[in-house]
This record gives sequence, C-alpha cells and structure tokens, in this order.
Amino acid sequence: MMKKLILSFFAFLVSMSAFSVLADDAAKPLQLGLREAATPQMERIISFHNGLLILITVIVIVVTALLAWVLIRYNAKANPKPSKTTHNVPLEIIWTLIPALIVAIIAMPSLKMLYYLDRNDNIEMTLKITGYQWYWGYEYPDHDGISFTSYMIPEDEIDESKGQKRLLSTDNPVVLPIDTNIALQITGDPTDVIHAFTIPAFGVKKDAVPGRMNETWVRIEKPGTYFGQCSEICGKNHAYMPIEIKAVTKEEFEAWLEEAKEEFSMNNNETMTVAYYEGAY
Ligand SMILES: [Cu+2]
Repeated sequence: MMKKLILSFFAFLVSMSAFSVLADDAAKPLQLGLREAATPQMERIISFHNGLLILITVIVIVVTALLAWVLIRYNAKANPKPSKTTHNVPLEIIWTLIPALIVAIIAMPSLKMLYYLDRNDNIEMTLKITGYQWYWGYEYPDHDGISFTSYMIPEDEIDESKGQKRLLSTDNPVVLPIDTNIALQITGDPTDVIHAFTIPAFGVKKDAVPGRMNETWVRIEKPGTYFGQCSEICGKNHAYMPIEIKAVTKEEFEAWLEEAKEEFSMNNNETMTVAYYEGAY
C-alpha cells in the first residue's frame, strides 16, 4: 500500500515535470507559483517574483522572531518592571533607513522591467486589439487589414476532441507567429466600457480603454495555444469574453494569412458590423 502510494507520487512528479514541445497553457493540479512562461516578458516577471519571494520570506522570519522575542522576554511575568525609555535616535534612524533602502533596491529592477515591457524598437508586426461588450475584435494592420471578432464558444458546442476548453475557446482564435517581436495595441470601442486584455503565459495585462490606446509587445517562444480572459469587471458577460491565441511557426503563419485574407479581409467583413455570435448568450 505504502509502496504504491510512493510510486504514484513519483509518477505524479514525473508527469508534472515532463517536457512538452507544445505548450499546454493550463493550471496544473496542485500547482504553486505562476504558470509556465511563453515569452521573455513572463520569464522576467517570474524571476522578479522569485527574487521578491526570498526577500519577503527573510522579512517575515525576522519580524516573527522579533515579535516572539518581545512576547517571551518582555511579558508582564518575565519582565515585571518595564523600562520607561521612550526615544532612541539611532534605533529610529535605522528602522526608517532599512525599509527605505529595501524599497529603493526593489524599485531599480522594477523600473527596468517596466521599460522593457513598454516597448521594443525592433517591432516586426502589429496586432490591434479592441474590447467590446462582450467579445474581442482583432486587426492585423500589417497584413492587408485582416480583421475579425472573437466570441466564446458556448458550453454545449465545446468539442473536447479538438482540445477546446469550456469558457476559454473562441470561434476565431488569434493566430500569431513565434520568434517575432509583436506590438500589441490595445483599445476599447469608444461607445463601450473598460476591458482588460490578459494573457498570463505572455505576462500581458493591459486595460482596453475606450478612445485610448495602450501598447505593449511580446515575443512568443513556443508554439501552442494560449488562453486569457478579460480582467476588468465590464458587465454581465465579463466572464464570457475569453482570449485564445494560437502561436505557430512563421511558415504556418504565412499559410494562415492566405486563408485569413479570403475569410476576414476588410472589404468582405461582416463580422465587425454584425457582431453577434448566434447562441453565445
Ligand atoms: Cu471585458
């Protein structure tokens, strides 16, 4: 019995760490920490997070030890005659300076990363993303104005044999090439409310604000399907406007472009005007 348990535990560990060529962008059972990175952006966020985790752990241990020391050494029983000291200038300077120094140390890599996530001077293509109540619109301004809308597939139409996921798969997934610097221009429909475009595996979370444009960039390193959801409480169907991104090789992307030009070109675009997916609600 015990042996079986131990064996299955190790099998579980092996399956958790198994290397896969295709990224499987989903939470794992008993997962701790952030999800697997698909971009250098997310890799940096994870290592920054891990660094902070060490710092936080040290601070928690020191403060807990100080508290325990005070509770044990200076309680009414152990220390019946308390000291009447009120001020201690060197101590006050130290307990102000040390936390300020810690914050300054965190600020440096933090600012550096904010600038890194903000823009890249060698952008190879642009994806424009518009938030609507309650779906996403995508445009490829560098590729003959391909544009389409993307709706969640309703639960009763989900086909698990195709790898579709409840509440996450969409009728028109975004297709993007790997190893390409992609600018993301994120906005909201001017008559609409604020949404937020979020892809955890990419390290992207940006508000889609009506009439304004937020910009960031990604470089996807691994082919696969990545999911995200609107992260701004935007109304009744906030939970039903997922983001699905298929990252493919550059050759596959070129092939997809040919198909997409037929299907989604601006002159043959009904989807942007009649933006209603039958059966979605
Ligand atoms: Cu939304």
